[in-house]
Amino acid sequence: MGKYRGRATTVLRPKTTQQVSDIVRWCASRDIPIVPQGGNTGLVGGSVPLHDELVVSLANMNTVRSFDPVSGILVADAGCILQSLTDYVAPHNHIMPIDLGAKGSCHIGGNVATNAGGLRLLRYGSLHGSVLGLEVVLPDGTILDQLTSLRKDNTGYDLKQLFIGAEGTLGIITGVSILTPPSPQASNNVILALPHFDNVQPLYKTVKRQLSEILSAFEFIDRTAYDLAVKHGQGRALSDEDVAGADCFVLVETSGGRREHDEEKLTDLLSSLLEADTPLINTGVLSQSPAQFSSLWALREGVTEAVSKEGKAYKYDISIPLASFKHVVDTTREHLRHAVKHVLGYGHVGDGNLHLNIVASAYTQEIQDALEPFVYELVASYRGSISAEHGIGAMKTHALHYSKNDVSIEWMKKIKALFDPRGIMNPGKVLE
Ligand code: FAD
Ligand code: S2G
Ligand code: ZN
Repeated sequence: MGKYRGRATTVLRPKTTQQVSDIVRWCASRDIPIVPQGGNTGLVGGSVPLHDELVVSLANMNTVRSFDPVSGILVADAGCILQSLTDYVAPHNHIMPIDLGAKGSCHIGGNVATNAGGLRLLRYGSLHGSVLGLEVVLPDGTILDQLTSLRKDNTGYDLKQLFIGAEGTLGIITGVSILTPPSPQASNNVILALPHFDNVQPLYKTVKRQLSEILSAFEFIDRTAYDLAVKHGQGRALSDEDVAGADCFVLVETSGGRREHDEEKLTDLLSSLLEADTPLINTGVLSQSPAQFSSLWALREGVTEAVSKEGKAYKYDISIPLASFKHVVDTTREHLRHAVKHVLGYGHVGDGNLHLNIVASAYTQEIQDALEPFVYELVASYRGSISAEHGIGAMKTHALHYSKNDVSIEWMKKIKALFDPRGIMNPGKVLE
């Protein structure tokens, strides 16, 4: 953790796809390794040079190429910042199908390269579905133009899928064609305080059934995550009465076509939850204003920042069965005993994605050795994934085998060798 610092001597910021192609062709002829860089918000060291690689930043390729307000299909340079694209499509009554706490800095090219998940995946699916086409400069400088804007195109192998989540190891994404959904007419959210984490599963079933098509997010933060978010000013604290006895919190967001209809569904849900014989929740706070809507989201989205302000973070972004979320957090806490300040869990319940964060006073080998391979073996025991959405980067190449068998890794290496025989594209990332 925190040990990746490159010694790159040069950063190039090309303005056009042709310039990217010329740079890559020049590097390929001289076996000069390249690190593609977007907004640098990645959390696994994927955009950091490991030695003296040339950094190719897409920051200067930040133009929207086209937007069709009827289909919602946006074609943009890879270096467009996610927030800028959100702002661009909003007046056309569309939203981006992806939203994450790093939206102010991350690029759409980086989002695609990392197959970022985020807060809207539950409702709008993964980028493997919403990305319609890509323009990629291959490791020999060839421009692969697959920048179609077709919803359906069943003509041969779907090559673009290889670059979604490849973390810059198969080529540099220079253009993205993506389907943006229409903006919901009304969004609302409610934070629910639960006495026991075990209630999250039955609650998720109930909420899905009762909210059905208007459910757009179902996120959880445990009590430690909540307390740290409040301590570090991320969102306004709930009342003492509302948090009394709460073991964890669930943030539910709705996005629908009519505010009255959605609010009726939400209030019916809250009443049914509170009036149940054995309530799954202690209480719920329904946002009453845009300010409160943002404040409730800040309690969830601000956990990352709160953790980094609290100390040195060891982050494990894992996919495991929802039923084992609490067991993994508690077992890790028990395993570390008092060597660290906090062990907390939060994340995307609907995606089965737990963010296990450990906060220490300092990064030490003792803590690292206590955590790995302990956490990875725990994840493997559930046949889970050691990286749900953040990718492998440089930090988890050694752990890939906990989630992918030898045959899978062998064929990944064959694909890498086919696209990048010289091994110049982001060496040392994803694959060892
Ligand atoms: P970078 O960090 O610059 O690069 C990431 C990787 O992609 C590197 O391997 C790099 O080489 C490669 N790359 C970048 N641009 C290109 C390109 N044009 N072509 C080819 N390869 C490229 N991630 C989630 O999935 N879900 C979340 O909810 C989430 N929340 C976050 C919240 C915060 C506060 C922070 C700091 C990060 C969060 N992240 C999350 C992680 C990170 O934001 C994502 O991985 C994001 O997609 C990275 O985009 P970027 O432009 O910053 O890419
Ligand atoms: C989230 C952010 C990154 C982290 O908040 O959903 O993906 O783990 C995370 O701090
Ligand atoms: Zn996340």
